[in-house]
Amino acid sequence: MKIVIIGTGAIGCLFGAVFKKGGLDVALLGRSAEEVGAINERGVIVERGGAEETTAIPAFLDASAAGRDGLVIIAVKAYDTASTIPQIRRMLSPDGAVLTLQNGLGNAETLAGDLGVERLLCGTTAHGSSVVGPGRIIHAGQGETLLGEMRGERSRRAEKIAALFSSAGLDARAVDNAPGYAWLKLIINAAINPFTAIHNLRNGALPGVPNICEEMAEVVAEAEAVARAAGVKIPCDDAMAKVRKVCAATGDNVSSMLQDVRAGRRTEIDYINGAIVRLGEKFGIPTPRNAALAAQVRALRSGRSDQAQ
Ligand code: KPL
Repeated sequence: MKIVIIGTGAIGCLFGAVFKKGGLDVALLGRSAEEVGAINERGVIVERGGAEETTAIPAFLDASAAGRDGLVIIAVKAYDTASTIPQIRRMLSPDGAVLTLQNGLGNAETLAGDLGVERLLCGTTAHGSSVVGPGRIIHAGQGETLLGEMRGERSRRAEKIAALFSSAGLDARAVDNAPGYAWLKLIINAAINPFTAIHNLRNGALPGVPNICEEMAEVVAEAEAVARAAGVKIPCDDAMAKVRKVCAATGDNVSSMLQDVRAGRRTEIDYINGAIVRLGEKFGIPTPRNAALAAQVRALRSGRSDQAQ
């Protein structure tokens, strides 16, 4: 199966490198000429545990040049999701599938609204990865990748894709209730990312900050109440324990939101805590902690570049 990954950021480069090294037919589609040029010139560079590994992967700026693909993986920021639709249309083979591996709420819905729900798979990944330059990343945390149909069932198609990913060395599994897992990832991002951005700390340093675990638990409880009201079944009995585990497993990682703040880029706050607040308003569920964090992150000065402790 031919795979194209839209997005040459932390997750796009990581998955591209793992797949290519594992023998899969994969290409990257980017929107920055600098990134695509660097990848075509000298490959994707992954730094891990002090060592560097370079993998040659074809990269394209133009979707028409990438050819027809059986699987298109979306690894762009949530606010760029809609802009990938014309590109997907140019690349997807008639029976092809689209897998979103993005953070935030509403990505699968945006894609399915145009491409059809039957095309859509939702996935989550717990890998911690940071961009350090064009086509150059640091892989700072291992984790599972879960995927399934947007409609909720664990299909043969999802199992085939998970098996393909596993054959390339990625820890991947097909699941029932993929939208529930996407919500669990949303809760994890809501409880970790804004705090890393506000305190300028790596994930692993968060639990050591006084009172922060109580605040994180409030974020989690509000989000769970909103999910219940929306009829979403979260596949986890203790989401706060999961948040602590992810902090530990990705301890050295600079979260995607802190990376964005440091680089002066727009953050995904409106698709994470902001989305929980909007949905809470719809269902009459109070979400004061999520609202306060969203306001604080929006107010952060851009261009922060100092090192996280
Ligand atoms: O998904 C992440 C992110 O940074 O967006 C976590 C899991 C928090 C890893 O940093």
